[in-house]
Amino acid sequence: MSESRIDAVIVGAGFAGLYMLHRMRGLGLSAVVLEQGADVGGTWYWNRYPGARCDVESMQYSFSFLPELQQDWHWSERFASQPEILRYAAHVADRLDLRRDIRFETRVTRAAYDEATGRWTVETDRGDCFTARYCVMATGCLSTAKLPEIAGLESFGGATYHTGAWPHEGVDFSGRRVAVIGTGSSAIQAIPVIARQAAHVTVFQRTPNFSIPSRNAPMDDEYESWWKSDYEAHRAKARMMRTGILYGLNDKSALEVTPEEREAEYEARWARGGTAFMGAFADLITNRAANDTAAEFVRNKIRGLVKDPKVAEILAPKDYPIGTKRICVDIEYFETFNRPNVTLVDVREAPIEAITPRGVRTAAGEVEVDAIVFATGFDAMTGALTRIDIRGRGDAGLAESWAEGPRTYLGLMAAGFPNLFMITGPGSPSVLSNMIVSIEQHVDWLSDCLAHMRARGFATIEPTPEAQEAWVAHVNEVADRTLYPQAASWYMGANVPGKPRVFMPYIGGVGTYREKCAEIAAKGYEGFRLS
Ligand code: FAD
Ligand code: N01
Repeated sequence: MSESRIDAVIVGAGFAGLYMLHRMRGLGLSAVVLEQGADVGGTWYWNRYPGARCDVESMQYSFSFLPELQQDWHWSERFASQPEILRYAAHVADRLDLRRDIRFETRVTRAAYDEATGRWTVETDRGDCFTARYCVMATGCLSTAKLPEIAGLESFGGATYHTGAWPHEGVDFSGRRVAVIGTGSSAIQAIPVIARQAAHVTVFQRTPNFSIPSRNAPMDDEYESWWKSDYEAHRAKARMMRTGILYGLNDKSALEVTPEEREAEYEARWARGGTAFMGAFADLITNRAANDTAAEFVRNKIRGLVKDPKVAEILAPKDYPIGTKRICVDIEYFETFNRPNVTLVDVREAPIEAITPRGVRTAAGEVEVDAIVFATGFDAMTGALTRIDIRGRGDAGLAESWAEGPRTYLGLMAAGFPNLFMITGPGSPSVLSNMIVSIEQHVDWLSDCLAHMRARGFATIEPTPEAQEAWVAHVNEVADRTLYPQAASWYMGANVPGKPRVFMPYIGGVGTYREKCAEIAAKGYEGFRLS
């Protein structure tokens, strides 16, 4: 086993790992990034399924830390496609000469803290071993693809794909009968594109989703110029928004306006497209009656778009508030069910019993297919972390200490794991935000923290158990003030059998969270023990 001593190990070469490496170098620290994929990009390296694209506008889903980069880079569409975002990640890596410190095709299997030396030993599946003072988990919230637990999975005679681990060479579905299992964001993007190519597509839906048309279009020159004319000021505003995205939030209640005004607001946002739909009124995620007005508006749109009324009703979500499972953004998703080569199977009516050598068998019979696409999501937020054998003080395991749900202070660190940092960890706004904004905030906070420690001669930092418990309680309390816990979503761990039902991200808002983190740092890292 080869051993290297460095200042910091960073796990993951997505946007978080790339920016962290850049900042480590800026601090004069030696750092290595370990990445299981063969290149940079993280999410955008793995999720190459047809139709994959961003639902935060490209002018905002990009790094802000390099003023020249944000001026030079031209996004070709309002919402960038996966290949374009991947090119962007590669460009950042090249421009900052990051690759020389990244080890690709290297999966971290174990990270253990040695209390005597105050160092982390990080082991990989290649047999390498790194010892470092700091260990940064930039492992991603949606990086552990989850296959469904359906009997007979391995017996299928055709090809299978997971959206989150798509073949690099692409897949030609021409002339093939395809099953798509799942109707989350990935499926909603992929189904219309696959349906245009395949002989037949059968969609297996367990829970219908609310989806808003994206109205994607080529980049508007004027809009791009507006952003670039004062990028820094626009970014500064976005950083203080609830979601880290600059868009119009209405501060009125949906219940204080007339039905006509309400309808007009929803219509305008539906016409403009994208997730800003949920900003139509201030109380959509806190008041069920307000939420119902938005949900019914979208259900009526679905009824208008889908010709067969029975299919429309199956596609129209009715048993959870809109926005409490991640709102989807689509290009002609509902219209796709008007095609003669697309069939919808309601898995609630006819549960999937097994995958067979020829296809998918439900309670209503067998559907024969040539290929199955699993758009079944991820072991989100905790999956990438708990799959690494992380050992802190006293050899305590992180996965074991999170058996009842993740426990962190600020989503940045966990008590008992000194100098182990998480970028967009559970307990931070993470997946409820423009994630590049949240990544930059965490990396900046951590870089300042490391500089502070060096200036004052501290070797370790670790949250106190009391501060962590108070933060966990706060995260839950804020979530309970919203409608979010009412949905069986992956935010709650509900998509993974046996995973504890805990609302994992912090929903207090990106701006509020940023202020809290800054205040804690200003008070000498309150709630942390420095030694
Ligand atoms: P990732 O990009 O997930 O990178 C983590 C990296 O860590 C991966 O490359 C992984 O291989 C590596 N890794 C994990 N474990 C190990 C290990 N043990 N050893 C070695 N390497 C490891 N967010 C938005 O804000 N807006 C969007 O529109 C949006 N769209 C999305 C679309 C899809 C299809 C998905 C899946 C996610 C989307 N997200 C979106 C969330 C997206 O994950 C983030 O925006 C962002 O890309 C996360 O960057 P990251 O570096 O934190 O994590
Ligand atoms: O995964 P999901 P995803 N039998 O978990 C179903 C981001 N993202 O990859 O809801 C039958 O949302 C499951 O059903 P149910 C975004 O944050 C963004 O689509 O659990 N069905 C569900 O329908 C997103 O939220 C974009 O009842 C089964 C689906 O599979 C996150 O990534 C694009 C099943 C999984 O949906 C994850 O999205 C893509 C089973 N056994 C992703 N198991 C943008 O547009 C699971 N399902 C920006």
